[in-house]
Amino acid sequence: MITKTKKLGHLLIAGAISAAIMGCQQPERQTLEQQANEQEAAKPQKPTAAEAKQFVEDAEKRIADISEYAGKAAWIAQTYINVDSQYIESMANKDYKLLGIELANGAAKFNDLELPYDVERKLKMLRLGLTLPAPAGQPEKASELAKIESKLSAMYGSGNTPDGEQYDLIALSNVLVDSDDPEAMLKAWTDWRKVSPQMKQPYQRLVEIANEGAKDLGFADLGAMWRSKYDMDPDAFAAEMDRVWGQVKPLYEALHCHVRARLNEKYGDQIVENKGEIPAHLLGNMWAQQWGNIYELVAPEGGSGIDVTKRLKAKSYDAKGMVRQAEGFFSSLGFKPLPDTFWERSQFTKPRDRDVVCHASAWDITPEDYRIKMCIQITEDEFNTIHHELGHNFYQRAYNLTQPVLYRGSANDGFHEAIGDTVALSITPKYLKEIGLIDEIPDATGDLPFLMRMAMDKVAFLPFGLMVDQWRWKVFSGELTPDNYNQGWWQLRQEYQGVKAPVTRSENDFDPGAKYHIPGNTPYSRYFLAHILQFQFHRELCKIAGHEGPLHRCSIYNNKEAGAKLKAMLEMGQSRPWQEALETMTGSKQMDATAVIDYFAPLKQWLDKQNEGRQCGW
Ligand code: X8Z
Ligand code: ZN
Repeated sequence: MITKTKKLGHLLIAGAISAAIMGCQQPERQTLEQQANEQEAAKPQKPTAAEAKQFVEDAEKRIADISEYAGKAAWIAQTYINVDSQYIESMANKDYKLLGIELANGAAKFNDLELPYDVERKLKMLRLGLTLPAPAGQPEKASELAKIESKLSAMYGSGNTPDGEQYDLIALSNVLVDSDDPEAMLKAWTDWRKVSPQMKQPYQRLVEIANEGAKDLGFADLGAMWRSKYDMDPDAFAAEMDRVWGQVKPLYEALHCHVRARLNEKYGDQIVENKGEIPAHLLGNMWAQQWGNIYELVAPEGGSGIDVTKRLKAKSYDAKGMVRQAEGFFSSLGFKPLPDTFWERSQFTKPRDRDVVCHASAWDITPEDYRIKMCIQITEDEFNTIHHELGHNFYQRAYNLTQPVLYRGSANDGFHEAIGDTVALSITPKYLKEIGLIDEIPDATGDLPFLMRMAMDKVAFLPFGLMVDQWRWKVFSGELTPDNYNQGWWQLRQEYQGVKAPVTRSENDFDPGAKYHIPGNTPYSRYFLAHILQFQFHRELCKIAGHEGPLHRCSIYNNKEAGAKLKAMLEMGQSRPWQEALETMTGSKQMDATAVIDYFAPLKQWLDKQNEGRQCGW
């Protein structure tokens, strides 16, 4: 419809001009009234509210039409990495991008109109729709950008280097989990970072084009566009993240202090000193983002923890069995089971004979077609990730079946990331007993070990969740340039996380590219938000479930009332600002990290005691 309006405008102007050139009318013989009429007709028509409504309806149809095609192309590209699948994906992505750009620019034409709430909000969704926009009217740049995206994703997924080496992220990660030999860990850590230097140049070009696209849409740069997706002023959003970080920082610092002390005891001053940043290869995770895998090293003495990995293996769970178990949790809350096609089309395990992107994701190809793509290993981490991914699928289905196309999204992207994790917070010892994974619930002495294990993942993650986009925002704004990409990355790692590179790095390295979401171009602030929101949701759902006692012992398993409350929020999709979605769920419009503080209160007390006399900080 907008194309038609635009064309109509051009036609009117062209008509008036050609009449004047041809001289078929003598201006001096026109009456004033005639002149005024002609001038009015020559003006481009101001768009109307009715046209805006029609525009939105057409946009929804066109998006729905192209989504299945683009979704399937992307699925193939990630589950069969080869030149052909990359080609097909980039073509589909280019078409999608061109449509997105056309619609975003078209939507901007209705900017100054007084419009009904839903039309206005949907126009906003269109303006903000793309993650990586290309500049308007330059299809060759949209095509170039789409090709770079596919290439980066394939580089990461395959682990191939330009010299014909191939590195296996899962195998290298397992070294960090299983080994306590600093040499071996260092090798695994540096090996994985041999895959990413080749990404630097294409990444730089991607930033250039997408920045141009964002500016074209009226944003200062791509970072400003990303920060505009939160129903509030973009600067206020950045400030809000900082405020919430301030609430949890003391807890992180206490954890950091204790973990560093234990690492120092184990490895000695040569490897990790009892001051300053922790070398990033010792924390049991390729990016030092979650530390649960070195839990044994920091475990409080006296209490008994539960080794879920061991229990899953002892009970002979396989990948599908773990997914079934997680689906069962959602069913217990009153959600309908997933369709048969979910079981037929998902990728649960790593194929032996081809390259795939193993990084876990959840897909809604159509409102009937849901899938996850994982390379599941039988571990506690993966059991949690399965809940995380199913949270996406159940959210997608809730809004896909109730909302129009442009409202099919989460209240904000942090909500999407929080749902499965919220459910996984209910994997308590009591729950594990209910599903037969353990035989006895540990007594209260088990609380500290449980909380410590949780904190090693959830609290340790917070500064990482914040710094990834701090880096990208600086890259997009030009504050960081290609000659200090890597240095800028490590500066933020040091500042926020208090971790450092275990060996000297240079600008020939591109360590940000070793983290999926950089070549994958997935914004990362969402995970920081999710790590706060999930505790807020958990606290509220536990209240509804009538839970009494400490928050970390609450499980909402089988509680239909809590399930109904959750479902009501999921079904809102992105039809209302996230603050309202949060209010429906929690009664408050504000993000609030006191839920994190409440949850970990007993652990914080214990950590403070352990840290007495230690020199904390870095
Ligand atoms: O990427 C993910 C999910 C898919 S949305 C597996 N997460 C972040 C990461 O792995 O870096 C979940 C936690 C943070
Ligand atoms: Zn996710």
